[in-house]
Amino acid sequence: MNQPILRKVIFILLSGLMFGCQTNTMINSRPNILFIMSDDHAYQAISAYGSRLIATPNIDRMADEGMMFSNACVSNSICAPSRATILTGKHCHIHGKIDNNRPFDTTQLTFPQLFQEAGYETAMYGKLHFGNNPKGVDDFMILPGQGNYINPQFITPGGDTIINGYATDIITDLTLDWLDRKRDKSKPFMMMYLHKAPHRPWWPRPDKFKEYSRMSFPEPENLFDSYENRGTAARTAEMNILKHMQYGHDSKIRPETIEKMGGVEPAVPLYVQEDFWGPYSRANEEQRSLYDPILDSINDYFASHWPGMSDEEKMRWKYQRYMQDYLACISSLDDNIGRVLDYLEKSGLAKNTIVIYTSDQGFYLGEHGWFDKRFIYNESFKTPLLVRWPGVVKAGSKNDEMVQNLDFAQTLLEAAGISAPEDMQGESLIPLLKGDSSDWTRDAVYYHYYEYPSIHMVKRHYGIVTREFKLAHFYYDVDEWELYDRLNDPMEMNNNISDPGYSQVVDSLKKKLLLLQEYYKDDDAIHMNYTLQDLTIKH
Ligand code: SGN
Ligand code: CA
Repeated sequence: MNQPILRKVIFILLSGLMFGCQTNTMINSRPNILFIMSDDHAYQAISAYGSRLIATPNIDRMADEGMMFSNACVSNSICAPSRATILTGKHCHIHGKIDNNRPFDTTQLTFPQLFQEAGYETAMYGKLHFGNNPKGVDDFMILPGQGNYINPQFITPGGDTIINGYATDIITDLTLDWLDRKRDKSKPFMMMYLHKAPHRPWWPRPDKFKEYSRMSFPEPENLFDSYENRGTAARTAEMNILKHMQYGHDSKIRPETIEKMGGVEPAVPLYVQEDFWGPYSRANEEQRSLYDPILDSINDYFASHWPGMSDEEKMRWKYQRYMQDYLACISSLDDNIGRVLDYLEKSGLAKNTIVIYTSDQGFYLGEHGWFDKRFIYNESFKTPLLVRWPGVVKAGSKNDEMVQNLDFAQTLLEAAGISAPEDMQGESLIPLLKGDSSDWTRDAVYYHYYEYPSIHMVKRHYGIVTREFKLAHFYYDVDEWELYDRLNDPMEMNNNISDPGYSQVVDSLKKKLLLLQEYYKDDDAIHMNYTLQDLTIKH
């Protein structure tokens, strides 16, 4: 081909490409949404939030390039209820999913349905926790219930399938494949990319297991909390690392090791049905050969040291094992989020895609001596929230307003120009994201936890949280109020409810709490009808 003809061909090809791009941009002028949520990711394990434990460079990119909320919280710190609140934009007493056990009422309107109706291409990949046929998504690949880390099973529109590998990597591969190949590119998308990690029992990928099992981590100041100056609920909860974390299930001591040692306390309680063997037995021979040398060294150390350990040393050892595995799971999570952010950049999607990172709730990483969540206390009440939206959200911005998972549905709908139903109970965060807090009037949030008696035995409670104070009422088999001074006692070590110096604060917060209950229509009916039989052991 001679030079002028070649130039002409290149010109025609390039203009075709440019025209194609323009049409695509025009069609996609509504923003895409990538909603990333993990399961039990404590803000204390994100470096952007000042973690002392781990660097999360990829999640931090979202803080550098978007907005970080430092006071985001949930309305009920447990998985399925939080997810139902996110999907419906309603408190648990309204959508009815107050615990992990009861079924989700599928007549509830969820925000993906509204996106789908408005012409968005929608998908949900990863952990939902309830149901097997989520509404409003054009495609889904979800884990049944809690799902598994090793060679996980997925529920898909075409039936169930098992995929070999590690859940965090697989959920990401599937998400990337959907973004790159499966979706209808003529439409904007709303993708829910939902990790199982770092949910208990913490099984890292073998290479991360090896790396992190050699590391040691700083302890929180209140690891040895004696629960003095607190209520009955804190003393009776079953989530203390020394007393309730399991050697087999959590610390990865093999049943044979424990048997050879003639048994170790605490023994496996009834509700821990899988023990060590459940997750490990999913690994194939090749995977086991990678896990085994690390397990051997943990087990050898345990067998020779545990008999001589004091309770204090046992607590310390269990805390380290916990952090090694939990943080190894976070490391995979962060790497995989990095892969997705890279893909968005490379594909050119980043500039018109809102990326949200959050968790279904926070988690205790040894604070108060605990693991798990459920309580209105900070580590489980708060949740990470980062939003990147190029051209709208200022890079590196921070917001400390009291925002809640209740707000996500309305925020995303407004971002996409879809009107939210009147009966959603949150507030759109769009003004905050645009850097304008002037009309934001919320100064208190409402919280209500129900799942008791059940695993971890955290008593039922509801409460109000302002920037300065937290007032909670524990009920059902106790009748106790607690008040925390958030500014002077950020670690929540002193219940000030009986301190006369706080009596005016208590009076005014109790009044405000009643107003919030009225505003959100929590008339007690749901917990009055909530019986023991509703609670089975399996989650
Ligand atoms: C499982 C865990 C619990 C956890 C619940 C709820 N035990 O039962 O520690 O509190 O899930 O978690 S385990 O046997 O799986 O390790 S939630 O995130 O789904 O609410
Ligand atoms: Ca969870």
